[in-house]
Amino acid sequence: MAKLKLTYFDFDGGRGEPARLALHIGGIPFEDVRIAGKDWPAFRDKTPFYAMPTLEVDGRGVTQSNSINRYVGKLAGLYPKDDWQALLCDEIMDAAEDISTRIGNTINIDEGAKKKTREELVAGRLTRYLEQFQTKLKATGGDYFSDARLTVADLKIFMLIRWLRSGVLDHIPKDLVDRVAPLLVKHFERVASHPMVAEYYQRRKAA
Ligand SMILES: N[C@@H](CCC(=O)N[C@@H](CS)C(=O)NCC(=O)O)C(=O)O
Repeated sequence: MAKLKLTYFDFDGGRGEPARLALHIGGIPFEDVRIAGKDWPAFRDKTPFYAMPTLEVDGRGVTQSNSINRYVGKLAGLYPKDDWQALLCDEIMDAAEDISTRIGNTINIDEGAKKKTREELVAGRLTRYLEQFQTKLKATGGDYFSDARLTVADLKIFMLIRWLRSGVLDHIPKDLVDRVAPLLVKHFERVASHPMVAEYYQRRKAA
């Protein structure tokens, strides 16, 4: 098996976390490199696009979270083999990426602009995305986003919903998901209680 090195920030979330989780669930050994915020400026120039996550496969480096998710998803048995189901899985991951990027763009801006942009997101696009995720989840049976089983799309949405409900995003009510897309909360709980996911976070807490 190829030697894998996954590099991302030193916290249990964000764009790098679905791949960490997928590799863990699949029992795929990998080097889990975590970059502390203070070390990022020095490390930044070593990354191809000044961003993480990055993945090395036998020393060959690649970038882009969803590309990495697909690759590790295939290794871990968490990516559909059927083309249509794979398309559904990709759609969800890319839509989650779209809305996460819009929210992420509000992190390092001044307070006035942050409030205005986030309130606009809540009144418009963010709510729309959540409703659409819920509609798509219903359309695939209500439990998982594709292939009637856990895939990397579920892990990507799991991280997004955890972020939105965590309360760390000022001006985005932490009960927004519960109010506009309650099935996504049920989905979140389903993924959180997956034995390998629950075990992973127990272990991370103890570390
Ligand atoms: N399209 C890229 C975006 C990567 C990205 O923006 N990563 C963020 C962390 S989640 C980053 O490295 N930010 C640090 C910076 O921009 O200085 C992907 O999906 O991997």
